[in-house]
Amino acid sequence: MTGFFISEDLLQSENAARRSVLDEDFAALSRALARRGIDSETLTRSVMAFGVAIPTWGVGTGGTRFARFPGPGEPRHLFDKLEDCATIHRLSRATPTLSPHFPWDTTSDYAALRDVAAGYGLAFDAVNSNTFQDQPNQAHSYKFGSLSHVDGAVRAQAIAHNIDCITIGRQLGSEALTVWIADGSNFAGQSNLTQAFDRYLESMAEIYAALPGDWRVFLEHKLYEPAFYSTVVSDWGTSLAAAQELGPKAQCLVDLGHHAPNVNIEQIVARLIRFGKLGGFHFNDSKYGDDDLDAGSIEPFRLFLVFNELIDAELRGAKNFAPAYMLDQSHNVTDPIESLLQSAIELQRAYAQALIVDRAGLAVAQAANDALGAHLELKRAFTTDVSPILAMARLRAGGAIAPIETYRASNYRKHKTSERPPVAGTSAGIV
Ligand code: LRH
Ligand code: MN
Ligand code: MN
Repeated sequence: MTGFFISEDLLQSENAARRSVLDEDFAALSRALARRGIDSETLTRSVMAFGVAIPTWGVGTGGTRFARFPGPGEPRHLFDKLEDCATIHRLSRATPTLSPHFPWDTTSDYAALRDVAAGYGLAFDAVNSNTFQDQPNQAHSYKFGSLSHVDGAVRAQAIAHNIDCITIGRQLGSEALTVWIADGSNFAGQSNLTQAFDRYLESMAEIYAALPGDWRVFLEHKLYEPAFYSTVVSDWGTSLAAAQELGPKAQCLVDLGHHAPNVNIEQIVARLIRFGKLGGFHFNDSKYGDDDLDAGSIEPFRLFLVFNELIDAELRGAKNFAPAYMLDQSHNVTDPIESLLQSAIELQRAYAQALIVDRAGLAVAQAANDALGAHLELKRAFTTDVSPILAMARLRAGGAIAPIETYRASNYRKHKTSERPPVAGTSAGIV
């Protein structure tokens, strides 16, 4: 890191101040779990192995279509973003990968970028394409769509961009491309619903054909926004149908904020797993729509239920099951580093809670039609405070027992504020 970084000394002293309390809490929880036949050491090791990718666009302050209120010391460019991602991983030990977005993360030397990231212990997860905004000097506008546009020249430009993303991703060591398109319509009659989807499939087939042998493409659906009457890839049914038609390298990506209100997301996850088509996640939370709030902040039980399906699949060795875990959030009122630290912890929490579900007990209750008994098996896991396991996992992996407190004690943001003078018009990507 060129500028300020959180020193090993500070990390050690912050951890030392919390160590004895953690040892006590960990021992007490280990005894309680042992009574349930759960080995806390195994659980801790599983948590240590869990990782989620940071979206590079998430380390800048987000915004809404009304305003963006930039925070001090925001990353000015890609290499600042890497520093912030490295800091999150240093403290959490749960975010070893990055998910970049192009052209937001365009740079002249991707091999160098990969090296800098590797120097921080970071690697690259899925690359995201962007055909939902026009870029300066772009030949054709995406105002009326991209991969499903009525004009073949616009589609060709959008296809070429996705293929460029694959080329960049190869240099970064990534193995997947995530495609989300904003295509849709705002008026009944504006678009031929069938033909628009046909055009999308044809375009996707060209992108699919450009995938290296060991790559996957993740199809990300979204119900609405920016199109408000119809969206071409609006739901998991459309996404699944497209993935099935394209072939084995195409899988579906579930962004938790992209569904109809009250839809049963964990059941969608179960369905996609059933067909070997669950590619990955964009984790976030929401109350109304694509709110992009912090994962686990509004509906932690739903997050747990999603992980419950994932562990169920893992344990039974479901086919083609290797979901990519990525965050996709917009931090409008918090320090993005703090939000991302806490979100990674919330995912680990849901993961650990799902791991301690008594699966045999649950199966017995389900077979006996004991509805409440089955529910209580899940509740018993969900209401277990696994925080000492998570903290111990971080400590053993070289991270912070209390990441946010340690981050605040370091004054990282204050240091970065003097190192990163504001640049007029700086955008962190999504606003
Ligand atoms: C669309 C979306 C998609 C984009 C990201 C910035 O709402 O979830 O994943 O790439 O936001
Ligand atoms: Mn998303
Ligand atoms: Mn979204």
